[in-house]
Amino acid sequence: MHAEFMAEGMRCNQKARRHPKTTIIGTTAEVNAWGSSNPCCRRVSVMNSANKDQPSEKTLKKALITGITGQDGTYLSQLLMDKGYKVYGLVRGQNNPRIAWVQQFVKGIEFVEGDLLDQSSLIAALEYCEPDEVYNLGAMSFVALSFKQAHLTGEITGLGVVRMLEAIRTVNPKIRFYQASSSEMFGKVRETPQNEQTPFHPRSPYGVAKVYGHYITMNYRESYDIFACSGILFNHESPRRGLEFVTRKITTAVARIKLGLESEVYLGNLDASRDWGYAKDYVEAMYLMLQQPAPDDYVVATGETHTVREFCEIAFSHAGLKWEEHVKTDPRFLRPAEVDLLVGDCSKAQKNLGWKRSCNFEELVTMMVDSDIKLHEAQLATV
Ligand code: NAP
Ligand code: G4F
Repeated sequence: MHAEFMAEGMRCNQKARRHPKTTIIGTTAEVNAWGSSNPCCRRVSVMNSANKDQPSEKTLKKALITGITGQDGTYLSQLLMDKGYKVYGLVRGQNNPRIAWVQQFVKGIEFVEGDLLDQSSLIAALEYCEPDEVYNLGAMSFVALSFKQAHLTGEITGLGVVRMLEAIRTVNPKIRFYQASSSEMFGKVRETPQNEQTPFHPRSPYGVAKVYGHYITMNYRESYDIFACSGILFNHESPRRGLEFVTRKITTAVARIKLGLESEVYLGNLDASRDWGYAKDYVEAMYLMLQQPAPDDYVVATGETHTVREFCEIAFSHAGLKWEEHVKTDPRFLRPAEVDLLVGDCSKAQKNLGWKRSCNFEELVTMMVDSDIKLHEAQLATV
């Protein structure tokens, strides 16, 4: 089985409930013990395989990540733990099944309850975690769904940002803040490639909400001197990408077709062009932004663009298949307004952050195909 999908060891809850509004969910596969974290549990220093050689808890940097159960949350939490951070992950709902998914990849995260829709839960989470840094990755992030749930998208992806910034201003304005801005804000692009100065023209309720999040982050930096940065990240993918996004939809279909489970896949606009990078590289840029002497905004991208069709060509041919024989189009997957082409200019991030990518387009596509084939083979072996 691909290492990405190997379940890791389990850990026990390390911190007792301290704030009445914050339920600590545990660092472990105590998934079935949710909401029953032992309030009498003694607070112990954080010792696990990821950070056992690090300084004592007193000197550990602490980070709170919203969107911990998403693709980027898993990569960022591992990166921070490898650097010796104590990592807290905000999770919503009373029995979020994604916790178990995260624990396949990362151990040692302490989960705390909270929701970007609920101001008081964010304040409680900050009071409990006392983080040095907050990474706001939580969002309704699927563009297609944002057309169907525009109001909710605005509440979570847009107003969720100001709720977290207000919580920071209230609890501790020294907390450093990262906002997950998006190339989707460029939308109907005014210039190519897009950089930090390129005007925004969002084409979806998601893009509009991200523009709000971007400007409110800038506004809190300018108004209250909060160390707040936005990373304008272009599309980034991995074997952990959600199945609803086109890259993972394609690589999953390749695996299933290769193994004889399906024969075709239905897609929307094959001509859309995206600047696709590897998520593991992109979370490094998030971390670097918060380590700079001054807050700023950065484009993170590869500088290359490829169509959905090209993605299909490479993915299917890597598995020895002809994409034209299996890919069909279906108008159900077209959007009311499309972003035709994105390609980013990340020279500022390269120069100021020393950031660079490790993985090219073809390596990314083939990594995702290989991972999905292994995943499906492993699943078939268990039935
Ligand atoms: P993702 O896999 O879709 O994860 C989204 C996360 O947001 C999930 O953990 C989800 O939690 C959480 N969330 C949703 N609603 C929430 C709420 N009301 N309160 C708290 N958390 C909530 O996204 P991703 O690909 O990791 O992206 C991370 C961030 O970067 C997102 O903000 C996205 O918009 C932005 N971004 C992504 C890309 C990209 O290409 N991946 C590019 C630019 C910007 P549940 O498990 O509870 O649903
Ligand atoms: O994979 P997608 O759904 O990603 P999209 O819309 O570019 O958004 C992603 O990247 C943004 C950064 O620019 C993030 F902010 C956002 O959160 C998300 O992570 O679609 C990519 C392209 C689109 O042009 C879409 O129309 O693929 C096209 N496409 C064609 N057929 C399809 C399909 N997209 C999906 N999801 N499913 C299809 O069948």
